[in-house]
Amino acid sequence: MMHLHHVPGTRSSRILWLLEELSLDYELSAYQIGDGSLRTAEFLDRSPLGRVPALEINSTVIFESSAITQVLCEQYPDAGLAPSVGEADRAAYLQWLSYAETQASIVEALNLQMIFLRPPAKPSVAVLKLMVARLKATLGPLEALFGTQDWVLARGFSAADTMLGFNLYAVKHFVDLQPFPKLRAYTERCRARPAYQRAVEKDGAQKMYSQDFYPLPTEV
Ligand SMILES: N[C@@H](CCC(=O)N[C@@H](CS)C(=O)NCC(=O)O)C(=O)O
Repeated sequence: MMHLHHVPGTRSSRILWLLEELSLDYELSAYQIGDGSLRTAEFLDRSPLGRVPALEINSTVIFESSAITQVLCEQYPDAGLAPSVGEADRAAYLQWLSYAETQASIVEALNLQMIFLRPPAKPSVAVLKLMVARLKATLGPLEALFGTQDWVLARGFSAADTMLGFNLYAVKHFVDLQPFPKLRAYTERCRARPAYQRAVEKDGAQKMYSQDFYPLPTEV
């Protein structure tokens, strides 16, 4: 039995997509950030920081998307979505898995400043500029990577793509992807996957971003 605790359009979408890639049966419970549903005693028992994803596998609950990704790939090795210990591209796989989380943490900082902060609190323009520049800097190495291969690993689609591919959905709200054609083509390849499309259908409407793009404020 698997049960994914999820907020549409967030890092738990990585796991939703991976569960679909693995063709697994699972239950899905959806929450919302900011309405208290991630802070109940029952939820904090599953995920002590009140964050998603949390995945129940039988009587065990795991949180942290990269750990969940690893556990699922190890439980279903025949799907071939992660290199095993000793395989040549294992280091690259682990590296990009962590890179995806570095990038997501910058997006999270921008979400906090641009979306969740409510007056009278004001975002710092200097910090926002720095965050957008740091986010943009994460795209250069990916543009180079996808200039030579279709997926994060040269061997083909892997769970590093479910970790990273999800981010780009959020990144485009803060950085114009126009100058990154290889990256845009990569997001189209992700979008074309049937498992991605099933995940998007189950994800439901995301309620976080009300604008397609959030430009830096000129004055605050
Ligand atoms: N490193 C964690 C981060 C999890 C995380 O921060 N999730 C966000 C959604 S993207 C969340 O649940 N936020 C709820 C909150 O901060 O209240 C992971 O990869 O699972």
